[in-house]
Amino acid sequence: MDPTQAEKNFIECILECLEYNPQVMLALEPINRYETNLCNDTRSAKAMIDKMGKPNLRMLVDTFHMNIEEPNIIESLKRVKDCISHVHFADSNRWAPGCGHINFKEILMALKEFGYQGAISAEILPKPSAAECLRLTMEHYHRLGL
Ligand SMILES: [Mn+2]
Repeated sequence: MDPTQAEKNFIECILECLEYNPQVMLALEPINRYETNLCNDTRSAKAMIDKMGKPNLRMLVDTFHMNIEEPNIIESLKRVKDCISHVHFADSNRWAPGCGHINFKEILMALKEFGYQGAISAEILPKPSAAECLRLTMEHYHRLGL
């Protein structure tokens, strides 16, 4: 689909949802370029959020996508800090935190520094098994002081 038309359709649909119940908050998640061609990074997602101008539209940031798209994850987090409503932790390979090369300690320090109070959830591949990646995630979270 033509990107301009896709954006127009997207805005129309999301605005309808946002206005249907302003008490319900939606979170726009920037997804890397290999999975979609709309809002691939925090800069374009922020522009989209600003364009729609609704207080019940915020941003969900995902470290896996940020690792692919953001020149500097920490600087990007700081730039959109007032928009963030949820955080997905996944390592560079979409495995459990600690199984790739993302520095979660510095990400967590940045989130704490600007007073992020929302949830941090793990969105990871269940490899080698769901139970094992849960164990690895919790072990890493505990090492981070979560
Ligand atoms: Mn995600």
